[in-house]
Amino acid sequence: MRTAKITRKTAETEISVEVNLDGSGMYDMQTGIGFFDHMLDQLARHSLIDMTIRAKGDLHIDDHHTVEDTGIALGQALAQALGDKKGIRRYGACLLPMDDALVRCALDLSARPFLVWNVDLPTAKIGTFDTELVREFFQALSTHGGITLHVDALHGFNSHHIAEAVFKSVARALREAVETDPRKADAIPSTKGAL
Ligand SMILES: [Mn+2]
Repeated sequence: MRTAKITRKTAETEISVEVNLDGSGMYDMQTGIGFFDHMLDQLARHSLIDMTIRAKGDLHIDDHHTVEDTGIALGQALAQALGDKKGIRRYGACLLPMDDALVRCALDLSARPFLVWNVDLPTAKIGTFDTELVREFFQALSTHGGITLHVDALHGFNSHHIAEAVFKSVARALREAVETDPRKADAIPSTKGAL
């Protein structure tokens, strides 16, 4: 079973993440941050990875620690569920439109964390959510999931649409990358023999 459960506790946050890579996109998110839950719902729904996330963070300060640490725990859960990565497609890409927004994601489950981020969110806030936290989340996911992650927002003027298109685009690319390739289901997809 390609599943994992991670719990992570610090002085700032307490987080639990459960994932099933071979799920159907079921989700149950409770982070205390409405907009972030809405984005995490998109990530699960469009990756077809089942995700249950509980986060209790120091929201009386701001949302930063909770968002970043959720990215860390989700990255760790994905890496653990992927195991030795035998049989996976490894690469995924998606060009995703949402109204005015057009976002391109390309990723490699390489175990070589690298984030290339060309996403301009034109407002500082979406509701009460700091838009700069979108990057913080994906930086943490990339680092702790071992993901080479390229995200480019090619068009868009509405911050909610751009952010949502980013999450959906990454989700779609993840769906492709974690899937088993039936032509090579028994092999690790690298000439090195390891990922
Ligand atoms: Mn929305």
